[in-house]
Amino acid sequence: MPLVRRSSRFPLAVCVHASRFVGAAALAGCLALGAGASSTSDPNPDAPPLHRATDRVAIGAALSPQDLDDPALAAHVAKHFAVLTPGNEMKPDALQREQGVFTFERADRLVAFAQAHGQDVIGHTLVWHSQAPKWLFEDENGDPLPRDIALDNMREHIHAVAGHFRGKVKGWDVVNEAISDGGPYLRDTPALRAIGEDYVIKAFQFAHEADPDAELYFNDYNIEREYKREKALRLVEELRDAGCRIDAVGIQGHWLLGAPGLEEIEAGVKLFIDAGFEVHITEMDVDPLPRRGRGGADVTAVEREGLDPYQDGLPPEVQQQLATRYAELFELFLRHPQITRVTFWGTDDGRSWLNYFPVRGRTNHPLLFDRELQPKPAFFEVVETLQDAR
Ligand code: 9MR
Repeated sequence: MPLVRRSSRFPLAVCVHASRFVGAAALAGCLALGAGASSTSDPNPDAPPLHRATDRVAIGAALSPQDLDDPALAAHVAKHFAVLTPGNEMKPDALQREQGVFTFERADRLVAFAQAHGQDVIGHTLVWHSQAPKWLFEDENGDPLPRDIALDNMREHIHAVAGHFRGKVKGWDVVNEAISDGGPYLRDTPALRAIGEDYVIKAFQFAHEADPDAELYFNDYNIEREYKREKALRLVEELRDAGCRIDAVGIQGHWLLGAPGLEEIEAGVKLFIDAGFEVHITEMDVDPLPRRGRGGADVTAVEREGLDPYQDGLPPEVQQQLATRYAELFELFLRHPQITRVTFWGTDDGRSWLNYFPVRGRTNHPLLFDRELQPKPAFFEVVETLQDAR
């Protein structure tokens, strides 16, 4: 196992802002951060601003706008991240739970924060089988709607949402998680059943109509893995062949401490790059907790035994393993200039979805900042890896 390098140098004064992805927004962010930092004290003054450690990739995080009520968290987000993704607030059930009734307030709040701090926003997500109201693609009996009605519903949703955020969102995860894990190609979803396989192409077309300047992404998990990547490549190539705008393939990057192997991840990344696609790592975290037994809400105390071993914090050796894993993953990313964004799925360990998945109520430690917003060894490893690649 490679040694974790000792992190020694972190130039605080340098404001790197030349990222092609972030462009002028990052420069504005550097300026806006100064203003923000003066009103709220920096919760982690020993940590250099993460996103400024590199001009190679845009560094982002997912968050909920209500988290910004906490001034320390708001200062943390303004300091470290150049790109923000709302974790839940732009999903179909958050924006149009009831047909024709749009609820943009929470998402608007995140956009306003990002604008005030010179950050880009990624829209997540226009079409997904989860966190979406049933009326979009199903009738009252749960049967698929006729294709033309389902297409109208999807068009109206995408036009309204991408139209509302036109000029405010850098790019959209147009369709999320469309690839089947077990089946031959696409996941069996309400959209697929009502519209057919071309629902993905239609969604990209509608998104482009609504916001011609927005970047458009296809986003999914495990599509770097051997069992799934050829199906994902087929989909993005079909989109491109159909003349759709597609700016990047979003690999979510929900990884474990021990798996998948770096070789498998890199082979997956290269498959998309070699086919001419840019790649974003869109939901990164590294789960150090054991994954065995059944997950979900009904898990019993017995089943949970041994599954929540780090309630008092990560032991030093696991902390080091996490740091090494993060360093190796970022070294991998930096070998490929076509990887232009890395977004963490959460701002700190306390706000990670992995405290609830696959077992509810565990104490997880998958990100670069701990529950007190303090940088972990993994943070310093990532900063040093980014700086070394400048
Ligand atoms: O982070 C999101 C969490 O708060 C929600 O409870 C969950 C519900 O499905 O969705 C999480 O985000 C998911 C993302 O939208 C798509 N990829 C997987 C993410 C983690 O579940």
